[in-house]
Order: sequence, then C-alpha cells, then structure tokens
Amino acid sequence: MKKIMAGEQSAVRIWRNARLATLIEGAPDLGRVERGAIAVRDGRIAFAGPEADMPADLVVGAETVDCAGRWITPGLIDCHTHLVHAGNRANEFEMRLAGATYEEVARAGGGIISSVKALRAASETDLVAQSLPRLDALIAEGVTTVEIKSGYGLDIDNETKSLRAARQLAGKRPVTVRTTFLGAHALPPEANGDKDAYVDLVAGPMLEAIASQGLADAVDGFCEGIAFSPDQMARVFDAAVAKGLPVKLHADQLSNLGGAALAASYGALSADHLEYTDDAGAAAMAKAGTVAVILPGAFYFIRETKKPQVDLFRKHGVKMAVATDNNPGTSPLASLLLTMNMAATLFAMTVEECIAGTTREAARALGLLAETGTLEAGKWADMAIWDIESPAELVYRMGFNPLHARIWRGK
Ligand code: DI6
Ligand code: FE
Repeated sequence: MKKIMAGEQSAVRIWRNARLATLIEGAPDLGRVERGAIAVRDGRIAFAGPEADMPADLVVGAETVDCAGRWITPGLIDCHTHLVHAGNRANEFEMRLAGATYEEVARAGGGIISSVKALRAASETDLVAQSLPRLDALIAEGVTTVEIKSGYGLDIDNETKSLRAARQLAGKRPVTVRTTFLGAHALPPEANGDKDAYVDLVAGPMLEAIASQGLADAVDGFCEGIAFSPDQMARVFDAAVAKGLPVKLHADQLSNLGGAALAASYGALSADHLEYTDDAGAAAMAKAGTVAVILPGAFYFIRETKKPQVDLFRKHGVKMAVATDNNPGTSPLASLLLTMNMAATLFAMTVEECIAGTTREAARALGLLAETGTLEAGKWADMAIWDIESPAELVYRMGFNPLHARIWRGK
C-alpha cells in the first residue's frame, strides 16, 4: 500500500486486480468484469469497471490494494429480520419436534407472545447486548446493510425501545441499519382479544410516537388468520402513508388473504413470504413495483410444504429478494449465505437470482437502490471480497464462509 500524501484533498483508495460482480441492472452474468478495479473516495464508489478504464486522475496518489484476482460483490443486504429480540424459543422448537404445529403453539399462548414477554422484561441495553452476536454473524459473512423490525414490544414503550435498540446497533458496528415498525405483528395479552382496538392503538398513538421520534424507516404488518386481517392492515397502512412512511407486509405465508395485492395497492416496498400468493397478487406486485422477499428459513424451520410462488414472480417480472427473516420463532437463522443455498435448493431459484436477491433486489426492497446494492459510481462503497473461483460458490456451499474482507462506506 502506498502512503497517502499530506495535503491531498480527499484520499482515493483503489481495489485492483479483482473480478467484479457489479450486479448492474440488465447486465448479463451478474455484471461480471474481469481484471476489474474499484476506486473509492469519501466513502462512495468513484469508479467500478475494467482496470484499464480507470480515470488517470483517480490513480494519481491513490492508495492501492491488490485483490490477487479475488471476486468483489456488493456488500450483502439482509432486507428482512427481527434481529432485535430477547431470549429464544428452543422449547417451542422441541414442542414442534414432538408434533405440534407453529399455529398450534401460537394459539396455545406460545409463539410471538412468549418473545413479547421476554422483550418487555429486557432493558434496552440488554436487548442491544443480546442482539449484537446475531448482527456480528451477519457482518462476518459480508453483510453491510440490515433491516430490523420491531414487533415484540406491542406497546408504545417497548416498540420504541426495540427500535432504539436497533438504531443503537448501527452505532456499535460499521453497518447500515434500516428500522421497520411492526406493531401489527401479534395481539398483546392486555388487548383481551380485541384486535380492532389494538389496531387503533398501533395506527394511532403508537405510530405517532414512533414517527415523531423518527424511529422507523417503514411500517410492516403480519396479515394472517393468526394475526391481522387485510382490513385491519389497511388501517395501519393508511396511517403510515399519512405520515409519509413506506409500507411492506408479511403476506400470504400460511394462507391466502390477498396480502400481496393489498400491499401492492399501497405501493409497498415489498411483500414478504408469499407462499400462498396467487396470479392476481403477483400481477399486482409487478404493476406496483413491489419486491417479493423470499424467506426460505421460515419455510424450512416450520416445515412448510407450500413453496413461495417463484414461477409466478418470474412470469410477471416481479423482482425477488432473499432474506434470513432472523427471528426466534420461525427462523433462528443468522447466515445470509446459507439462506441463499436454501433459496436455491428448496425453491429452485438460480444462482443469479440468489445473489441479486441479497444485493440489488434487497436494496430495492429497502428503498435504498440509489445508495447500495450494486457496484456503481456514486453509491456507498459497500462491498465484499471473496476467496472464491466463481460467484456460484457463494450459493453452493453450506456452513462455510469464504469472505476475505468486508468494506463498509469505504472502510
Ligand atoms: N412471520 C414470521 O414468520 C415471524 N413473524 C411473522 O410475522 C414469526 C415471528 C415469531 O414467531 O416470533
Ligand atoms: Fe418476518
């Protein structure tokens, strides 16, 4: 490495002698560039492309890193997690191993509500401490952006606590955190079964508190028989839209309530899960530009049999992202690389779809495509450098991490 000269304006750092998977939209073969290089200035990509095309003014005085032919991809993005939670539900896992279904466990007072009790009992500091190892596991595999939902607090104090804890994580690690308010996740015990009254709280004072403190980047909900109806979700979404917040939805996971179409009608960033989505739902998502977030971890862990409608999304041209859904109940999964393997093996997604699904399409699902998700000039310098011979290896292996280095905002 060359020393940066004193007095130079803004330092340029160049990663050279690399193979790039730029993930540029429409480019074939993952936007592959042989003998590529990336120049970074002020935390942003100044150039990404063939090394021979690097502008001379960037090269002069730049610090250089020889990548020895390694592959560089955009930093990975996990666009759907419930990473901030307290405790675990290994006991319910054992109940299900003994034959109970996820819905039976939930209806018997376990499920999300047991995580609500644990989260309410935890301090914000404790919540941060418990969540950091999960975040570190993602970061160790090249994740540079992670979405984190609330939804285990279910009252004003505890939902705001969750979102503050999520924001705190961003100050503790070099990673971008996007927070999502998921008040409409489950009915808390004190609601005494009155879903409509609880939805009034979520769409009213709870959202008010969260929006006024600027704690959420988006609003999500769980639209399902065991959770909230499309009409109830529409009330939450109306309130979110009124606050200028984008929406997304856990839709059609266990049954088809028309969640995908509902999300699309609000121009949702994404609709997630989508096992029971029908043709009309996929068509509506395509029209609205709503990304389909595919979550193989939950499918695997609760042994679903109905697969997400990948063929329908392809047919209609719906963009697909892939995420861990890291949560204590249905997807205690903290590896985005393994998630890609699951999406390929379980749902026959292609290598290209899996890698795009954890980079470009995940960025799109977070409304961040202008900032990250591809290796293009102007975007944040978020990238992962891999010890692999071909990008397919990122999807192919199980439980093996070939990350060589992770760069977040140029560092
Ligand atoms: N769908 C899920 O798979 C998770 N949340 C949701 O809305 C489950 C969360 C949990 O069981 O704790
Ligand atoms: Fe989820």
